[in-house]
Amino acid sequence: MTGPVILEATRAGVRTLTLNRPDKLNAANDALLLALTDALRRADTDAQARVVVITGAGRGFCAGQDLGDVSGRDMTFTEHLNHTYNPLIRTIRTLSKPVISAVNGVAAGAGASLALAGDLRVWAQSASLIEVFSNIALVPDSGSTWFLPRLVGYHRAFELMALAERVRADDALRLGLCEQVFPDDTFQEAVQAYAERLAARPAHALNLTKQALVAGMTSTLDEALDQEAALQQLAGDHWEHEEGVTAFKEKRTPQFIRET
Ligand code: T3D
Repeated sequence: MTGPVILEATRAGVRTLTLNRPDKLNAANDALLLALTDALRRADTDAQARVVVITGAGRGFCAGQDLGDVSGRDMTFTEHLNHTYNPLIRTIRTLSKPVISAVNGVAAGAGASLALAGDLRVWAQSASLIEVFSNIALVPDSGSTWFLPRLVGYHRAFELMALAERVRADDALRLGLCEQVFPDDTFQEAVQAYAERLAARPAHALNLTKQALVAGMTSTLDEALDQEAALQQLAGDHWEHEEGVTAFKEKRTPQFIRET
């Protein structure tokens, strides 16, 4: 395989990061995982990127760990996860911008975790997800044991993990594993249009909303109420709020994108 393992492109505020090992269904080696994490961190501080899309080249999204890249590794499993997958998932969850997992094809193993980790998940009609770990007698990782039961409940999650059943797009939508399913032949354009809608929204308020939701996943109601009150102050003091209220009064569409 030649060429960069992660392709980066920016259009209309949308930074698209494409996993680029199509011959292996974008199975993840260390170079890909570290490059993806770096690219996300760069997007976080780049004003040109208001939304980040993660997708795959070719017919796969990501087939999880590259199984050809494991033997002879000089790290334990724990060390490897802490070096590669865990920083990646943490970066997605703490990124100040919305991250869309655009699942163009099969997402397996840690690729399934990556598909679930986005703030929004959009799938192509032919995409699928497999918690494939038990096929090779491993434990689901990269956040799958955290994301999946919160979406489908403990028992369904256990069944999907224990039997490594393939979930197809219509079932994924029904189960809450994705927000949208787009036709295969117009997938990229549909993802771009969806991401551009998001890019036009108030970036500062969405950042605070993400922080509140992420914290809310593990907080009590009392903690969430306190968190909302604190973050609302930050939102209310920001120019975006003034623009939103002014636009409402003037009966026009608010303009949340400003040159910095
Ligand atoms: O730190 C650690 O190491 C622990 C972390 C673990 C995280 C994990 O993700 S563990 C899980 C690893 N992933 C897998 O076990 C998935 C293995 N792949 C599959 O089960 C199947 O390929 C799929 C269900 C994903 C897709 O099946 P299908 O029939 O559509 O495609 P295919 O023919 O199996 O694969 C196409 C090519 O991609 C093929 O190469 P070839 O024969 O054309 O040269 C296949 O070998 C390659 N490929 C697919 N998945 C991987 C892979 N090569 C390396 N590693 C893979 N994971």
